[in-house]
Amino acid sequence: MFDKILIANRGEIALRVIRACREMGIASVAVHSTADADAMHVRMADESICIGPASSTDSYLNPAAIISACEITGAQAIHPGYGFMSENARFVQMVEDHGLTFIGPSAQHIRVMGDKITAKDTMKELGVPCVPGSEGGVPDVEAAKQIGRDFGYPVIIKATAGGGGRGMKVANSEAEMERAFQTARAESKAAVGNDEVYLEKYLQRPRHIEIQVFGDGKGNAVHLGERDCSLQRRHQKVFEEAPGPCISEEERARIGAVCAKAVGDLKYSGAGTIEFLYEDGEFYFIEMNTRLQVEHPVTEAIFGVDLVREQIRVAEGYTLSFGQDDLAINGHAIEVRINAEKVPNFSPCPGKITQYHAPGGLGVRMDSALYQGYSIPPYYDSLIGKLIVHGRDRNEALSRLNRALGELIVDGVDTTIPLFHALLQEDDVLTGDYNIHWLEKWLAKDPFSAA
Ligand code: MV4
Repeated sequence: MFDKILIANRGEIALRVIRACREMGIASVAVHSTADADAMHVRMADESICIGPASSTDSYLNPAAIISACEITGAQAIHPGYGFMSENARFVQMVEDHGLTFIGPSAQHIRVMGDKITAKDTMKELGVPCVPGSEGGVPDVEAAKQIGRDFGYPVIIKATAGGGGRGMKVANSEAEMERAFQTARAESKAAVGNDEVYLEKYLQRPRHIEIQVFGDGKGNAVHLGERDCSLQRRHQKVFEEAPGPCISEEERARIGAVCAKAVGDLKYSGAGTIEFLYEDGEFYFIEMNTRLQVEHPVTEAIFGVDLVREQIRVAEGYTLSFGQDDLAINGHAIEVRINAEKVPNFSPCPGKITQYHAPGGLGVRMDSALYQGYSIPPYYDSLIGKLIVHGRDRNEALSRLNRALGELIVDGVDTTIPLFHALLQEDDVLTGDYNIHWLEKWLAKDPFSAA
């Protein structure tokens, strides 16, 4: 059992973890950069320690500083949140070598899923449906062209070490292959120092459906349904919901059971997300994220579980506190990401918050580290809050979202709040009729020019 946990993160997710610790009677340690001395996570934690200068490379991404902070404060475990150190296998190994516990999967599981080819091979072997494509890496353009002929165009070229859409290129015909292949390679080399690529059949209008899974590292595992995160801009999600508006109970049970079995067979430990593209009633595995995700609260809302509490329990060596039969969906939840960004360009907008008022009432959760007078530093990502609403059904969740957005006040900086007011006027959003391209197509119509 842990007495004290160090949270290697900042912002709303640090608060999220501190809250779980407090409910469990576990002391919390915040780490912060010099730029974050006044941040809410520092105020809310039981203790705090400065781990370096403003630049994340030297603070939130500095393994030695984080591990030293554990030694100094006597924290026994590290919760990484999302981003930063959450999917860094070398860091996890280092944490374990220092006799500390990483609250998350093993270094080996992170490594396997971090390499997209190994991840796909592993999932395929475990019976998870995958996008048809190359067997492993594709060495050269000639091999790529052969695969194009075998599967038919369009195909997509992806970086093995990619993620977030980096080094991804579509080829619509053999004529486009040479250029697409070389560009994908070069971008991947530049971004991650690895130029291995693989090929898949390109799905033209899928939805992004991800399954929440949870394992206890002993072979027990469950799924907690899906989230539809299709509304994205440049691979940044903006609106997420659970359950998926187009997924039936039967489909959920079927793909959920496949995912839970895979995670159990892997003896995976902790929270994970298995990402799929969903088109014409079929699921196609693309990637697995070995962390707690930004959008986890929509799953918490409809299942009534505390995923962070469960992460901590599993890291302590307990088995899961629920089985598949204990899990049932109640209603519908939607999350919108409030970013300090100016629409329509989404340019970052750091600065001082002159007024802040969080919405409340039945079915409303606002996860944010903002407070009146706080200055959003320019060094980190622009997420400043997540508004999560829960209703008995999708329409109630949408009405509640509209009502809560009306109560929310964030003054002093530009935010994505106007984007959500506008989206709630769109029939396709109201009916759930969207795919991964909907938002970018809608933004291209310049919906804010009149406003
Ligand atoms: C795809 C695809 C179509 N076909 N793979 C984008 C990021 C990475 N996680 C996977 N991505 C995609 N893979 C095949 N075979 C389309 C995308 C994609 C996408 C996926 C999810 C959400 C938004 C997206 C936006 C553009 C492209």
